[in-house]
Amino acid sequence: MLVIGELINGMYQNVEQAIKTKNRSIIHKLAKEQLEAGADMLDINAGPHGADPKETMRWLIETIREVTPAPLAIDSTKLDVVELGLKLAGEGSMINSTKADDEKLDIYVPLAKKYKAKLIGLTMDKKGVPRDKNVKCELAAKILAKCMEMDLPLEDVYIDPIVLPVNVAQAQCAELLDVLREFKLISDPPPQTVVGLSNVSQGTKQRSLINRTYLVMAVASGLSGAIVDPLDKELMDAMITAELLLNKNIYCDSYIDAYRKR
Ligand code: THG
Repeated sequence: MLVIGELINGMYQNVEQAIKTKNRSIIHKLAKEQLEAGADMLDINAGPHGADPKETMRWLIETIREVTPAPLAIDSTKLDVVELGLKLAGEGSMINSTKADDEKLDIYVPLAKKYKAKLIGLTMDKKGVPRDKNVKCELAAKILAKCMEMDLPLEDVYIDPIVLPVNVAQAQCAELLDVLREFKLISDPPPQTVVGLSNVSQGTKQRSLINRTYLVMAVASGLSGAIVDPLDKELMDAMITAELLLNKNIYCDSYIDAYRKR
C-alpha cells in the first residue's frame, strides 16, 4: 500500500500560518513525523489562499529538502506549479493530478515521462465528477490508454475515482467501492488506484472513525494507495491489519511493529 501523507497542505491552518510567517520548523516537523509514522511519500499542496502558489511551492519543497529526500506528490491544478515542483523535488516524485480530458492528458502524461514521475489520473473531466460507475470506468480506461500510447509505464500510474464526503454524497461512498472492484477488469495487470481518504469525513463529527472504516473497506476492494493523515495511529494500524487479513503480509505476533520497521 502506497501511503501518501496529506498534512503539508495550505488547507490546514498551521501550514497556512507557517507559509505566511516562513516558519520552517513547522514544515520540518510535519515532514519528519509523517515519514516516521509510515508515509512513503508526502503530498505537498500550497493551499487555496496563497497569492503566489509557485513561490509557496518552491519554499515548501526547499524547506522539506533540508530534512528529507523522500518522494513528494506535487498537489496542484496549475501546470507551472506542478512543473516547478517536479524540477525541485527530483526523481521519484508524483504529479497530483491530471483530469481525464485529452487536452490535460496530452500535457501531463509527457510531463510525467520527462521527469520520471508517477501520475495520478482523476476519473473526472471538464464536465466534473461523473456519478455513473460506467463513466468512471470509461475515464479510467481513457487515462490508461493514453499512458500506454505515450509509453508511460503503467506501474507509475494511479487512478483516483474521487472520494466525496459521506454527509453530502452518501450513496457515492458505497458506489466507489464497486468502482474499485470494476477497475480490476479494465486491464491486465489491473491499474493501481489511489484516493484522498479524508475527503470522506469532511464536515462530519467522527472523522477518524469514518476514515479508518472506509480505508479498510477500500483496501478490501483492491485500493493500492491512499492520501491520508499518517499521524492517525488507529488509521495506520487498521490499514496494516487489513493488509494482513488480505494475506498481503505474513502473520507474526508483532506484525504492526514489523510493518512499521519494514
Ligand atoms: N485526490 C487527490 N489528491 C487530493 C485529494 C483527492 N489532495 C487533496 C485532498 N484530496 C486530500 N488531502 C486532504 C487534506 C486535508 C483534508 C482532506 C483531504 C482535510 N482538511 C481539514 C478540513 O477540511 O476539515 C482542514 C482543516 C484543519 O484541520 O485545519 O480534511 O481526493 N489525488
